[in-house]
Amino acid sequence: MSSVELIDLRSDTVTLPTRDMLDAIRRAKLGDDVFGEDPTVNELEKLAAEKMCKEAALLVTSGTQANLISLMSNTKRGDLVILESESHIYWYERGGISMIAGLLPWPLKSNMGALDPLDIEAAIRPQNLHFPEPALMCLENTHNRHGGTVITPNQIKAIREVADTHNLKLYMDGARIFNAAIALKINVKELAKHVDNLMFCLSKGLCCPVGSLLVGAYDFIERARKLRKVLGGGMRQAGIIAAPGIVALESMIDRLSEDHKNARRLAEGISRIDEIKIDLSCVQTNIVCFDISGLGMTSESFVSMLRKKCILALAMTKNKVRMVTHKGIEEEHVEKAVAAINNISSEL
Ligand code: TLP
Repeated sequence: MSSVELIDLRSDTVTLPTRDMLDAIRRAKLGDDVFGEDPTVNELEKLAAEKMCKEAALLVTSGTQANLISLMSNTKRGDLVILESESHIYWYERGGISMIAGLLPWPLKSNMGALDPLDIEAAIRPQNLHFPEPALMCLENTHNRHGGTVITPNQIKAIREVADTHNLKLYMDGARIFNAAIALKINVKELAKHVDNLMFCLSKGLCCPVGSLLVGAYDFIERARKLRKVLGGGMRQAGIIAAPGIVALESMIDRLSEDHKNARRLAEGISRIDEIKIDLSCVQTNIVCFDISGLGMTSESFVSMLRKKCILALAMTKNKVRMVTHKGIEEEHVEKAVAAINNISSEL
């Protein structure tokens, strides 16, 4: 990235496929995946299931589609779903949970994305003619709106126990699950083992152009495959999407630690600017969120001032701004971003 180019910190979704990925796309063996005949898709799904130590996997078009399909595959219409009040499913998916899946979301507040099992227990009402049936618990790891925070296998296990007591399925939106595993320095299987099923995205820090994977038991994935068809997500020569996914799972996971180091550098730089509030304890992976209300402007105007300095960021709320590190963002870009924020605050 040269100095005249934009430094794009809006999301890790802006990453482009690597040369190895483009080569893999060119070489990929293809077939019709709706007939189950694309060898590259089949290979990716097998690899994803093995990585998570689950029975089967399904390639879908996006994280949003993966979440919607999981909601539908784990429940029946009219059921109640317990989720975290800042979760992606609740905030950013156009209400598909209600509009399409016909479910009642029951949001609970958490501590940095980690739900308290006691709060879950308290939210589950006794069986009664009047109440919807609770069917599913959703977790998010890493947690986007809490700033990329991580939940540990022990925290997941404690929630699993509540889920078991009440016969609930446990699902994890693991869009950035490999970031969580890298941050915790554990095998991703440790994070997958206490949930019934989960999804992860190829198209974020792993740099693929498209795609997410749903992983779980055979019967869950079989239902998910039918639901994917209902939602128009049955793809034909999807091997061109799966091929970079295989490269990602084989070679792009460990480098996420670079993104985490850069996020930390960025957060520490920002923390030295008096007018800005940042909770460094939330900066656990590749997301950095900070409060700019001390600058006396909205995050929208802050973000447009930054854009004039060639730095792109996202306005999350009226006062909160998000920056995400990813492949292509190096230490020098972090320094430029910190300098640009410093300039804005000293110009005021
Ligand atoms: N998140 C995007 C935006 O939608 C906010 C981002 O830039 O972070 N779960 C989580 C935890 C996510 O962060 C996202 C994407 C999704 C699901 C949805 O994935 P896509 O964008 O592939 O539908």
